[in-house]
Amino acid sequence: MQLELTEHQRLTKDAARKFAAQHLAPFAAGWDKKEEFPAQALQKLGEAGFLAMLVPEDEGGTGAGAVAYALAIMELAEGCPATTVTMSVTNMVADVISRFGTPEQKQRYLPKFADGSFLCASFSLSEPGAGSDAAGLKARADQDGDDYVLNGEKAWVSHGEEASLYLIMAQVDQGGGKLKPTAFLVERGAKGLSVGRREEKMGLRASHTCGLVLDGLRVPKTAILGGEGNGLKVALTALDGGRIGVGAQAIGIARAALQASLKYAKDRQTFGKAIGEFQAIQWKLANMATELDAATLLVLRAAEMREKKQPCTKEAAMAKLFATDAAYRVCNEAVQIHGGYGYIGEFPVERHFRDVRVTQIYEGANEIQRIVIARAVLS
Ligand code: COS
Repeated sequence: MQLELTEHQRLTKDAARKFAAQHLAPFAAGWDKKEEFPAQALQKLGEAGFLAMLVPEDEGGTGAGAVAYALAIMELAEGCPATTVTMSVTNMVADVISRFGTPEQKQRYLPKFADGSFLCASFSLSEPGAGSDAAGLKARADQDGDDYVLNGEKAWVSHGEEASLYLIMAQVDQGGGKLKPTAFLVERGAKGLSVGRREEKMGLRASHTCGLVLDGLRVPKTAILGGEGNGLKVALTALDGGRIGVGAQAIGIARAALQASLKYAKDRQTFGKAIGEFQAIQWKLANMATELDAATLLVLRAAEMREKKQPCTKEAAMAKLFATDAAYRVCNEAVQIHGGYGYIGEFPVERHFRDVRVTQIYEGANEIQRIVIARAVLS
């Protein structure tokens, strides 16, 4: 068993760390406050190849692999997790185009993820009435000659306002009323696709989340990704990778909270000494550091399996479940260590606590991860 990073993985991690320090961390609080989408930083991320890390080089990507990708997300999320929401969803869409796309689809789209021509891509599975029940979609795609016409409403779409490309799941009637989710690639500006309400969120406020309205959205048959009726397979394959990314993101947020807590524990004086000299605080810091290391190992195990193309549905679910729950506990303790100062915007842990909360919810609520894990261990 080898726990060492390769040279390439170490270099990617270092590059991401530098990028975060220079282009993300100094601006993250301001973007959050103004709910400002970090478009320029994303443009730079794209030009540096961070949006096509899971696409092989011969398809126009950087071929960095899932481990380097997870390491990069951890570093970048320590600087600005809202930016990594867009980064991870965009990589996830590129990844499934690479896995399921026709040669024409790959040629048309994949190089644009790597050269900065695509700012970002959206993944649109959920609807106002269907999130955990991925097969229970209401949006319809009705065949009309060589085209499909999509109608319905989608929800919780990250950067739906800014995306250059959308992966949209809708039900196709395969005869006799048998509905099967199907994945469609839809380009920005398509007639019949409009952006719905932007949500007002607790955290990750620089990452805009909105609804999409599909109103007579006509797309050619060639827009289907992975074949008619295979949308659930496409979406759940994407989400296996997405869950590793969310685990990594949660770790990045919690590492920032731990760093802030370590600094505060050394600076803050009470009863004549730094609070870090009290065992009550030391035990919290020890637990936080230990949980984060355990979470990191689980995320990297799942990433390594994904990179080797081994089945990793259970391991990705475990990584997401443990990392996001641990990260929540770490951020919660960070607020506690800061006392009243943890509850106000002057110190960063207030933002980290708000940001981390959704990682237990999106890309499959942690209750869903437990279902996935339980099915695997029982089978
Ligand atoms: N990768 C690829 N395919 C998968 C898969 C995976 N990880 N998991 C399941 N599938 C396939 C199955 O093989 C099955 O295919 P067929 O219909 O061809 O047999 C299909 O998907 C349905 O699988 P299953 O019967 O297990 O689905 P269930 O309805 O029982 O539900 C859960 C499975 C609940 C686990 C699934 O719906 C899920 O993960 N839901 C959460 C979705 C989610 O993350 N939503 C958030 C949206 S993104 S913000």
